[in-house]
Amino acid sequence: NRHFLRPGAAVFSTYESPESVKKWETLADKELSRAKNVSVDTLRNDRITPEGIQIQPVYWDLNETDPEMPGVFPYTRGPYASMYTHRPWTIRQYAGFSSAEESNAFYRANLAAGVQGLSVAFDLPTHRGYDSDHDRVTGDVGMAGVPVDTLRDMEILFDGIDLTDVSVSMTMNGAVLPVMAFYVQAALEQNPDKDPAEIMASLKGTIQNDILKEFMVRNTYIYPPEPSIRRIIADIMGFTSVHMPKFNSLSISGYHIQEAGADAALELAFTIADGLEYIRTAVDVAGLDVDSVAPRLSFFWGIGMNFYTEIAKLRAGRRLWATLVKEKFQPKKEKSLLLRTHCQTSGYSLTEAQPQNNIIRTTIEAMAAVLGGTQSLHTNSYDEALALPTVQSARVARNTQLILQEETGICDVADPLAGSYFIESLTDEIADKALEIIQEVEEYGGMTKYIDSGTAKMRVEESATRKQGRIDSKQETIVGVNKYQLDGDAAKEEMVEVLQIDNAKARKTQVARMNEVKASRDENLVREALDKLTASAKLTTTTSLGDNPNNLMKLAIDAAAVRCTLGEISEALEVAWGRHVPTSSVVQGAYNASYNAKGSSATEYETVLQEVQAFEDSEGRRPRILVAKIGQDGHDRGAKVIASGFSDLGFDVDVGPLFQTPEEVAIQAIDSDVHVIGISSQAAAHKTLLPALKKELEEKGAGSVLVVAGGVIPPQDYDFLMKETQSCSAVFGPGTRVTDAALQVLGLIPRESQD
Ligand code: DCA
Repeated sequence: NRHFLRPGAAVFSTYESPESVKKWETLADKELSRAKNVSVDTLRNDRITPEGIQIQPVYWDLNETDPEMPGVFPYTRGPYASMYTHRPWTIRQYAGFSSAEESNAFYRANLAAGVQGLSVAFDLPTHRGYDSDHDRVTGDVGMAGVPVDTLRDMEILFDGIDLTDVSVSMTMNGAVLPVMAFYVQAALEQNPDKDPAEIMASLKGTIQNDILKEFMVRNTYIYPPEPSIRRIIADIMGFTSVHMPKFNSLSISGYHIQEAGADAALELAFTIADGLEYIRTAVDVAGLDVDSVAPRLSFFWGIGMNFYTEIAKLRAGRRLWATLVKEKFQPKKEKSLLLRTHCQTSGYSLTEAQPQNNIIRTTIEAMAAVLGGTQSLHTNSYDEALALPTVQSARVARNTQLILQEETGICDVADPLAGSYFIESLTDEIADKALEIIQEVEEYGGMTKYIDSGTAKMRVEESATRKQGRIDSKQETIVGVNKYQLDGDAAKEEMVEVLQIDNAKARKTQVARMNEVKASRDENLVREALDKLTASAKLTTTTSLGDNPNNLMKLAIDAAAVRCTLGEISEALEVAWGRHVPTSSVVQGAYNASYNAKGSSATEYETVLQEVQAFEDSEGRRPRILVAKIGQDGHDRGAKVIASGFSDLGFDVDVGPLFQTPEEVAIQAIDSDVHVIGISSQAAAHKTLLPALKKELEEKGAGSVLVVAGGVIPPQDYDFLMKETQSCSAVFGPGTRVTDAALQVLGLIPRESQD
């Protein structure tokens, strides 16, 4: 008994539009009138399929007295009334290569080929506030993104790209002040003849600036939580709300929470709770008005393979955000309630085995993102489980979006799945589940306290470990990984070319350029700018209001102008606040519980337990592993899952701190007398750091300690690591079952009893 809006349908002649429909029509007309000659009526009448069917810009149930409409509170159906019918989502591909020049060439080529917004990936030293010459970053420069040490790098990055015209997103959280400062200063120096205030006001884009999730999952923080939130984020929100009103000051990110293993409800809940915490900081700590901040908060979701759930998550997210912000902060502007979001297809869902399958996974995830109503989208390249994308794989990724936008008709209708019994129910249920978790966090006193308690991290890690258990026990299928695997020649045929980066060369070039900048600057001005930053960092009063002379963003721009480096600016603040030292723990029992869930075959699990017991019987102690991360790579889901899984399987497990040097890992391994070191590498530094670890072990007389590696390591590098440099004895790629890895490791440990 449902009717939908069909001109000419009998019911329509007597139909009186309810308020929400009238509101939609006014809003949609306003949005559409921005484009020449387009109105709701044009859309209604002009779009006819080859079958002669008129396609409407939106559909709803004519029996409802107040149907939910896109662009109308609570925005379940989309933040804009006309959605993609007038302006599709922004194709925004996240990328950064090992130098500013290469990255610039990529951005320019992409803009010419249909990409509509830029998204910069920085390398890990930049994220962590180290210049490229720092001794903790030998393996990381230029490996996972573009290195930026000085304003000069930023100028090269955007050479020939008008920053007042193109919207730029920058994924930066730790070193957010120097990076924002370089970006603003680069825009000012691109336009030396124009009024600086006008230039700043015209800048459009997004800075990620979401430090809460860094402490929870991603780990690219620099300072402790308190100054990171109450000073850095508050000052950036204050500064941008006055001087850069078109710039989104935060991209509140669920993506990394999902990538760390959280399910959709957990990702949704923690992200919305993070957002509420940021508004509270702006209002209560920085003294800002909710309506000056909330309209420029944006979101960022991960989109995995649970097609319907992901669509429902996006719809539920908008509804939850609008309802909660309205209830808690009573904004006056409607725009303060809109959840606008970027999405990225899931990196976690990509497999090393049969990488071409990843094109299909990414397409399905991209469809979920757009059917859920995203504003901006990154589609992953199919080779990302192996290495950084090549030019060819990046092109396929971009074309996936162009095909969706221009070949499928997907953009013709706003929120096309609304009214589906299933999608509407799932939206309600995901929203309910997330709300329960949000309420728990709020009762705890907000997300900062909840993260501090360690509960947030633990819940994500538990969820990740349970997922691994389901995959290893084949309760969840991954084609080519735990079902339909290829072997022998067929597997070799599927090998793809990957991008190789010369780390030593990237670092040398980078350091030379930085030294040139340093040689040409006025050191007195540099010292003065850095001292002002330190002095402001030591203040206990707020400096957030946009015109405060001690606002950290303002002082960072002054420092960028006199050519201070990223490392210097970061250190000037570190002097006052120190560096954050993370703690680490291992989830117990979750792998066991989910592997051995009802209905699964537990034989392999038991085999490993028996082998571990046999090891203990013969060696007098259980096998002991140090799970470690070297370099500035903070992605620790793999390491945590291995640690939890091995622990449940009977190993003694030590977890090393993040960000270690090869020497520090060797010392910990020797001190703890482990049989094996498991290195998890996700950021391409393995070819520098694994040989360095082996050297350290040998120099310290511990050459017999077994080293194994896992993570994102291209098969092309296996021989280099295992044969040429003999720096490890086994490599476990993405998709390796924990039980298989444990058995192999047990087999490789030299037995003292057999000496
Ligand atoms: N009708 C009329 N106007 C529209 C419509 C429509 N259907 N759709 C978009 N617009 C307007 C918007 O209002 C906006 O203008 P405004 O800034 O003056 O309000 C403009 O077009 C751009 O649209 P928007 O939806 O803001 O899309 P983006 O500029 O691509 O921003 C957003 C998306 C999620 C808000 C942003 O934070 C972003 O780009 N994030 C990316 C983060 C990222 O790349 N992370 C990497 C990991």
